[in-house]
Amino acid sequence: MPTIYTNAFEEDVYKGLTSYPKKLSSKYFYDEKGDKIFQQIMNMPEYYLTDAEYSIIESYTEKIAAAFNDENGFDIIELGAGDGKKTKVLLRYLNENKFNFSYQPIDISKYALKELKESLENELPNLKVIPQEGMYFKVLNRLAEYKSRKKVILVLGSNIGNLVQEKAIEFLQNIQASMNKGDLLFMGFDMKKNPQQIIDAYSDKTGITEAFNKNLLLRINREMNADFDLDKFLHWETYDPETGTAKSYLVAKEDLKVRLQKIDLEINFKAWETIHTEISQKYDDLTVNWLAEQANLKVIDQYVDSENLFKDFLLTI
Ligand code: AVJ
Repeated sequence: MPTIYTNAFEEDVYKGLTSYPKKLSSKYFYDEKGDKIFQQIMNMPEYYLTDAEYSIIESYTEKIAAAFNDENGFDIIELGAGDGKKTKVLLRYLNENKFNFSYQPIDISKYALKELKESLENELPNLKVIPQEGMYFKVLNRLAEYKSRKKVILVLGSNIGNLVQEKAIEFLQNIQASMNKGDLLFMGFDMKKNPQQIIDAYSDKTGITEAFNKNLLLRINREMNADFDLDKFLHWETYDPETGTAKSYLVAKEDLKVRLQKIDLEINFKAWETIHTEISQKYDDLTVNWLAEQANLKVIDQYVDSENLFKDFLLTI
């Protein structure tokens, strides 16, 4: 019997749970509750990424600002702005030093955008903020037409890490296509490191990452009238130090039957069957340069934290 989906989430869940092996996309983690749990993740001591990138931006603010600057001013377009904690360091500096610029945060989460806008109105009242809600690709297409002054596209926090290689190249190609001569891309990449440190960051003992992963099942329960029993699944993380790919799974602890009434679906799990939910790719210099090349982008500079955990690359067309 064909199912009528009312949105992309339903269609993706249907397809993902009827495939073998089962999978769900991490892009659906970020509902209101998911955003909150991700905030908690960024505050965990094990999740080194946020602190490392924060320290990069803090240490090199002046240098980064000088690279962004242009005599006619510039527009900072941030993809996946989130709570803007790291970006604010830079925005505050640019604002205090009277740089001529605007800030255009883009996020798929309208909750995150609303909170960001409100906090910026309080903290940097005279900053020009133009928030845009939506999928990156659509917004980028719109930006391709925008040629009046220098664009600086920011993608912080290793957001590219959620994409498999082919999709990462597509993502970079899309960004490249929206850039004109002189425009810049400033992008964060989480680097290869001691595998144990990566495993710890994605499977903390306090269970915050587990709750983040399982929130996807809660969201399906709520939005599709389903009956996933969260206690019947365990959160499992793997990291392959050769490929640099960290992968998250939800693993069924016993035979299960789950009903998703809204999309008229009944799913069976065998004991120890998996749902793959997320990848978090780790990089090295060679791979970043290769990816850039695939998208006709050139690395012109890079900034790293004192422990060599994370890098922000500056790229141009
Ligand atoms: C938001 C994609 C950067 O993969 O590190 C954190 C999401 N998942 N803990 C990442 C995440 C589990 C995060 N990114």
